[in-house]
Parts: sequence; structure tokens; C-alpha cells
Amino acid sequence: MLDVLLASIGHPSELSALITYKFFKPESNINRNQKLIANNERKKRCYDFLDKTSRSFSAVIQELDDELRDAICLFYLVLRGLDTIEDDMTLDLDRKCELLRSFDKIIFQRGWNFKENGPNEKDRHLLVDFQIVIEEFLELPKKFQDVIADITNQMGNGMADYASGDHRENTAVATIKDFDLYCHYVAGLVGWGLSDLFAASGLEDPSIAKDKRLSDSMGMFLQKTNIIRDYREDLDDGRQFWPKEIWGKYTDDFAGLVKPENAKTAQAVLSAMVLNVLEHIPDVLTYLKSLKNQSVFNFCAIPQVMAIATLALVFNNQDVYHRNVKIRKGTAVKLIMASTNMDNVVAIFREYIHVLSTKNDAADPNFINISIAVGKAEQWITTNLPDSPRTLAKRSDSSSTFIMLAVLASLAAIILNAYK
Ligand code: IN0
Repeated sequence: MLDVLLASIGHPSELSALITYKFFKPESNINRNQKLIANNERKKRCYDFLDKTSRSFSAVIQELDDELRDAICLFYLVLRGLDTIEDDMTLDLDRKCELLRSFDKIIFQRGWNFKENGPNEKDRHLLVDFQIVIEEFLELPKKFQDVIADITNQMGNGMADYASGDHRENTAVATIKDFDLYCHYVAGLVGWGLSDLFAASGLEDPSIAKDKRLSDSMGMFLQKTNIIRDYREDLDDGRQFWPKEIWGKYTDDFAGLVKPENAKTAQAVLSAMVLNVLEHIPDVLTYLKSLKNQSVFNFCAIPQVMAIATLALVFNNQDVYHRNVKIRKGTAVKLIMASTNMDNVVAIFREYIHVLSTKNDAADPNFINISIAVGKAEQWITTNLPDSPRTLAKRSDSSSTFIMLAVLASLAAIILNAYK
């Protein structure tokens, strides 16, 4: 906790968010839901899997209204299962493709599990006990099973096409079209499936599932940002997702971007990648604006604001070539707490679009195109969301003084404790 507070020491709004989150969090659905889940051992195991794969995202799923919570938990776990097969470089390619292409049938086979993943695969345990996920999946209403199976079928086949090299040169992505298609399979389809689940639950209007382009963009924006952030980790694991059509304009040595002598080239490649992501912003905001249910809104908005913050952080940041760059915990908590309404979400997007424009470097070959893209995003917001605020509303003076006192008291308590 001390390191997290210290990392945000120059950012009072983050300190206050961290303290509010830790000590003054209102009694949320989570406690109530945990009691409900605890009564059913198998369901509890599913939520435990969810906690293990992603603690913060698990909390967001558990805040969803009753009509959707289990369906989305199981959709997430089924997709994680599929991903754990796709990700495993130790699996024989034919075996991998056979599993990927039949996964939509596997989820209906009681008792099925899988122990052939390599020992280092991080979600290996999920597939080892996958019969538990299948049993809970089979408890879902048929309307949800149908959506999950349909998306699993499309995603599994898309992943198998990729793994077997239909859209790749060796193990690298060649064109921007291939890059978009890959991101569509692994993330755009998630947007399609989620929109179908929202509509089927009755919590959202059926029209949410009609505009496939908007729901696709929701996934594309997240996945492309992850792919930029994960350059180094993927490279070290022998994977390459940045399309050659982008980086090949500046270099013929993708792995060489990590070398200090190539820093200028590396900067140009990075800005070209960021430029490619910015085009999805109008679709993301249009989709979020159309949501009606509060819990669905929070669930959708949180990953998107994290993504725009990550995009601003990675832009023009050479650290991307050396390690996994992450937003501060304090920033994340502040963003999560603010992502409850469209005004705040637009204000957050505006702030980070502004950060991008201040980090734009006139010596970069993409300087003009980034300026245009940033200008377009701002223009789109002022035209389509004219009443939205420019910045996040600040706390009132008295409550911020109180919170700063709480921050100081917490720091003092932590330090005293350390010296006891
Ligand atoms: C997700 C998405 C997700 C959430 C809400 C609405 C969405 C609409 C369209 C597409 C995806 C949507 O969110 C998660 C967020 C997440 O897992 N965050 C990680 C942090 C991180 O950096 O990975 C965390 O630990 O909190 C997401 O990234 N994906 C995802 C997967 C399944 C479902 Cl059901 C929803 C993964 C991906 C590949 C981007 C779609």
C-alpha cells in the first residue's frame, strides 16, 4: 500500500481516490453477491477462476445486475479457455487447430477437461478443471448458451486460420487488414457477443446488438492498445502482432527496435501504431452513449477509460520497448471511480486526447497525422457530444481537505507500523 501511495504522491486526486476506495467504499453489490455465490460450491469455483485470471475485472463483472452476471462470467471463462489453447506455443499445431475449431461443441460436453497445456501456461488450471465451467455453462438459459456458442465458433475458427498461417508470414502479421482481422477475431467478436448478451438479458435495448461496427470497435480499441503495450512481452515469447505494413515503412528489423541506436525509428513506429488506434474513438463513445443500464455502462466504460489512459502513457514512450508499461494503481482507481456516467467518461477521453497532443513531437514523421487524428477526435466530441465537460469535476474544497488529512493519517499509520 505504501508504494502505491508514494507512486501517486504528486497527484492529490489519485491519493484521494485511493483512500476513498480503501476506507470509504460504499457497501456495494459485491458483498451481497458473494453470499449468493458462496451457497453454490460449483458457481463459487467459477468466480474463483475469474478472480484468479483477473482480480480487478472480476470485481467489475460481479457488480453486474443479476440478469447478466453469471452469463458474462461464463462467457469470460469460456473465452479464457479458448485463449489458453491459442496462446500455448508448446501444443502441436494440428492438435491446437482441432481444439480451437471444436471448442463451441466442447462447451456442451459434460466432464471435458484438458491437461495437455505446457506447465508455464498461466491459466492452465482453468482447463484442467474445465468440467466445472461446462456444468455451470449448461445451467445458463438457452438464449445465453446460444450467443456464447456462436461467438466461440467464430472465434475458434478465426484463431485456427491464424495459427495455421492463412493470414501470416511465418509468425508475424503482415498487412493492416490482417491486423484488423486478427483483432476482430480475438476482441471485436467479444464486443458482438457481449452486445447480444446485453440485448438477450433485456437490460439493454435490442438495437445495441444491431450495429456490429460499433461493438467491434469496442474490442478493437482495447486489443490494439494491449498489443502496443505488450510489444516487449510478446517479442520475448516469440510473438509478433504489430503489422509489417506499419513498422516495415521505417525498418526491416522488428526486434531491433529495442536497440538504443534505433530510438528515432522506434519512436516513429510507435506513433504510427498509436495513430492506427485513434480512429476507433468515435465508435467507442457512440456505443457507450447508447447504453441504458448503469451496471452495463460501468462494465463497458471501465476498460475503455483504462485503454485511453494506457494509450496516452505508451505514446512516445521508449519504455514500451523494454518493459510492460502500466498506469499507476492510483490512476486506475481514480478512473474506475469516475467511470459511472457519460460526462465523466467523455471528460477523461478529452483529458487523455489532450495528453496525446502535448506529447506529439514535431520531429516525428507521424506528427501531422497524429495532430489531424487528435483534432478529428476532439472535433467529433464537440459536434456529437456538445454538452460534455472538458475536465473531470473536482471535489468540493471541504471534502478534498478531509481526504488529504485522511491520506496523511494513513501514511503516518503505515510508516509508524513499519518502524514498530
Ligand atoms: C473483455 C473486455 C470488455 C469489457 C467490457 C465491454 C467490452 C466490449 C467489447 C469488447 C470487450 C469488452 O474487457 C476486458 C478488460 C480486462 O480484462 N482487463 C484486464 C487488464 C488487462 O490489461 O488485461 C484486467 O485484469 O482487469 C478485456 O481486456 N477483455 C475482455 C475479455 C472478455 C470479456 Cl467478456 C470482456 C479482453 C479483450 C481481448 C480485449 C476482448
